[in-house]
Formats: sequence, structure tokens, C-alpha cells
Amino acid sequence: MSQGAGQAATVSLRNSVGSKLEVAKHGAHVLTWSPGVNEESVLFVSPAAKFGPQDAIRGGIPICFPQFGPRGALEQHGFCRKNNDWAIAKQDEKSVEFELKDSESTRASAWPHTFQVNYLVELTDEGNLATKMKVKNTGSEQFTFTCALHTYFGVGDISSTSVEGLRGCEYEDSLQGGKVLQEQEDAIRFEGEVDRVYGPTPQEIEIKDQSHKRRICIFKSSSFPDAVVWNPWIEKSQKMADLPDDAYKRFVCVEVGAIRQPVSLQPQQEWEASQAISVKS
Ligand code: TA6
Repeated sequence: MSQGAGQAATVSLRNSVGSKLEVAKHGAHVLTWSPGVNEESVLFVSPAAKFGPQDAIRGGIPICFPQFGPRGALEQHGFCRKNNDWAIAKQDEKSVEFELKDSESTRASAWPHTFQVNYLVELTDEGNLATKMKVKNTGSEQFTFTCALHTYFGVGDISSTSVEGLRGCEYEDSLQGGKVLQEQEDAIRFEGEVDRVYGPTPQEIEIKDQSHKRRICIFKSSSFPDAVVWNPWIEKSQKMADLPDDAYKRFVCVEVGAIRQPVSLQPQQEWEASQAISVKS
């Protein structure tokens, strides 16, 4: 472990082709990922991000579990992303697996179940970023959860960025009180705040980052049936203390998850889901 970005205790991985990533133990939070040697991280982290033990880090890949957003009685996005009890279960030169079990504080929360989450972060030989999340019901009663990997992708300019692959998908528009609509566009563009929960969605979604002349490809397992597309734009950014006012121009969130249909696990039942991210010119 070392002290990485913002002085959080982090694990760094690097492979033979110079790809590298950094994960904070706090929240098992992937902070940076560079697919190629001397390349900037593909993930966005706010210059004003906070890294305290109670903070949700603005950027990278926050883990939203056991609740996405305000969809339940827990705090926004659940307790996982701020949790300091993640342990390193396994580590080798190209991967690290974090493990979180229920604790006194989680059992005292509005989601008092006994559980185990394992989160594997891997740098593939090609330099791609692969993450897999497993949830096990280690208790004696059924429970349900919603979750997402709330990935912040860095882009050169949000105004020349689009998200592709969701045409025809149903979505809940958070800006219209969750009104259900259907995506009509091949390419979702940004001319204001966008906050939509799509689902069900295809396994492949692409971010076209024209300014950097690249495509960021997301491949998710079918057990992540949904995808959130979010950019706060101007007004919401100005209300966020951990995001500079103009930083909305430099990222888009595409968040794979199980949101619209909560996941139910019987005692001893397991669920897993994964996303792999690659960059193409
Ligand atoms: O990404 C979708 C969303 O639920 C938005 O509504 C916005 O709240 C965003 O997450 C960030 O949430 P946070 O709690 O990290 O500020």
C-alpha cells in the first residue's frame, strides 16, 4: 500500500506494456487507469475531490452498493463507497481483490443484512481495465439490493462527446421526476444536464471522445442490465463543493448497474457482474 492521490492509502498495479492503475483502499475505489505507457488516466478525478475517511471521492469508479442513488432508506449510493473496512483478499502483479463483509455499522444501518462483497480489479495483458463484483448473501434471510459502478470517464470536451449504443432503450429521466421515455438517438449528446437510468441495455456501450480522437468501449455482463448516463452541466456543478465549476466539461459518467430491477438473493446465493473498459482510436 502506498499513499496515492489525495493521500489515500492505495494499491498500484502496472503491467509489462506500461499500463497502470491505482485503487484506494477507502471504498475499494479505482482512482486512475492509464492503458498505455506515459498516457493520462482515462478516468476523471475532480481536482477538488475529498479523500477523508467519511468522504465519497468525486471521480474514478465509486461503488454504489447496496443502494443506487436515493432508491432506498440508506444515504445516497449506499455505504460501500465510503467504507474503510475493505480488506485485500488477494493480490498479484496484475490484479487486486478487495473484500467487504457486514459490520456493526452496516448491521445498524437501514440495510441490516449479513453479506460479503468481493471486488476484483484487473489490468489485462492488453492494458484494459476489468472489474468484477460478487455479492453473497451470508445470512439466513433473503435480501435485495441495487448497485452500480459509477465510472467517471475523462473527455476532452463534453460538447464534442457522445454516448452510443442505447438507441431504443427505455430510460428513467431523473430530470423529469423519473418519467419513462425511449432513447431515439444513436448518439446521446450533451447540451445541458443529463441524468438518465437506462435499462435493459446492450452489453456494449461506447463513449465517442472526439476531442481526444478516441472511443472508450464499455463491455458489461448481462447481470449489469442497466446503465446511467450523467453529466451535471453548469448549474449542478456550481452547487458541488468537490467539483470546480467548469469541470463538467471534462467528464461523462456512464455507470453500469442493476438499478431498475433490484437483485434478490436467497441465503447463501451469490450474484456477480463485471465491466471491461478499453480505449480505441
Ligand atoms: O450518476 C447519477 C447520480 O445519481 C446523479 O443523480 C448525481 O447525484 C450523481 O449520481 C452523483 O451523486 P453523488 O452522491 O456522488 O454526488
